Amino acid sequence: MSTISLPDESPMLRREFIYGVATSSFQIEGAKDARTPCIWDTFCEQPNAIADHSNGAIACEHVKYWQQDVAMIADLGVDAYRLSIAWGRVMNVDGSINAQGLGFYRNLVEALVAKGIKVFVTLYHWDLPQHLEEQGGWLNRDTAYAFALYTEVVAKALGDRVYSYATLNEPFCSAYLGYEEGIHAPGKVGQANGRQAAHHLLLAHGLAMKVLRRCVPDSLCGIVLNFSTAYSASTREADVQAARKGDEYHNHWYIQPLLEGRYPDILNDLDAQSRPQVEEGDMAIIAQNNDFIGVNYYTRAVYKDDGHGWFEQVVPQGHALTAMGWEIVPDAFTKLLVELDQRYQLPPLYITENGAAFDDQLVAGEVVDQPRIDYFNSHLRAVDNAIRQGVDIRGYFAWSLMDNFEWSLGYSKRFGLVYVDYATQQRTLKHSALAYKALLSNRL
Ligand code: IFM
Repeated sequence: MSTISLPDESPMLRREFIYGVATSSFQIEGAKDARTPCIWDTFCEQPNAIADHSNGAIACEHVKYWQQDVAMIADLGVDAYRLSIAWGRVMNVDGSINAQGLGFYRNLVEALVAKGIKVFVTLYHWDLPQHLEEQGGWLNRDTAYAFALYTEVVAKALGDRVYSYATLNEPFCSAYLGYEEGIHAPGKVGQANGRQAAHHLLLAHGLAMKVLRRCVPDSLCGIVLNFSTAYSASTREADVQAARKGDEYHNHWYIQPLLEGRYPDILNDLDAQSRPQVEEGDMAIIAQNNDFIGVNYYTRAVYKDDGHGWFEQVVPQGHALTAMGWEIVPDAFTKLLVELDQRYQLPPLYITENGAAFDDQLVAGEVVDQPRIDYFNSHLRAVDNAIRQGVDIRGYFAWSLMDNFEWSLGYSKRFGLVYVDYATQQRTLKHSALAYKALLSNRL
């Protein structure tokens, strides 16, 4: 089995650099009946919304097997575990607290802390309670205020036993995939919807940050964003401009308001009816100080001009692909991190997700996932490269701890370090898990 390694002098081999694994509530928990329905429960019921017609009702049954899963996380030798809280497992429809659900997370956090594992909580990883969607979901400004109330419940219950709170995971996905393209829950379409949802998500982040500062002053608080490094399909000026626009629309739309209190200039290219309604004071609320920004990176995006002065993504060519059809381009990861650092006054960064799906096979009790080992090896080196160029990166989380429900692709794509046999819920450490474990145990 080949290994994951870093250059001897790498700052990422120092003990203060945090290594972890990540998951999210809907993707692993199951135990659907013990929480209020969320938008993904509803979306999964729509014909053909999910490639394998599956849903999250059972998933990895983590609510049942959480103690065994904590032992498995500890066995990997990681410093930290990034999990998300299901809003509807903590809050009932009438706004009261679901004591059993909150107790589940309290026990989980306690067990992790008892094993010396730092807990990174994400408060919203896409599982909006369905009853809030029925009031307009992220198109309704009130959802941002409801999120702040929910944040307060969680922060008061879990307190600073949680090392780090992130408000949102990947607001791009919630807004663009969920409300603009309609390929994620709740399946709404239209640019005006997408832009308004994005604004309310960012507002929710700002409101929640104020709550977190008050309730958990000793925890690190911030947000997790996803980025796909933007490249131009050619050197043609029109394509270069298309790449710039794709970058503004998909990447900077989310980070620039946080750090500079304004949307990127591409806002002015939108029709008046597609621009978000921004109330006075909103941008100041959004631009709270963050202790960190989480960066999720998987691949790059290549753009060309669509013939109307807008951008269009082209089919990737020239690099190996993961099972998602995503190009494997570790240099684009370094480029992303260095360019973000050059453009903004960044707080410290954590790589909160990075990983790859491959068509893993469990044979005689083993999963020999060499492509995933290679992916981690090259991408960890890409992070090391960015740190050596001066980017302040404090940690790295592999996505994902274990195979799970990959949203509209159901269980057909496996991202885990750990293989899950969904029929038996048996977990098997893949070779990549063993390689990650070895890297971690070889640190200074
Ligand atoms: O599985 C997802 C995760 O929920 C959010 N970031 C990307 C991952 C892979 O698609």
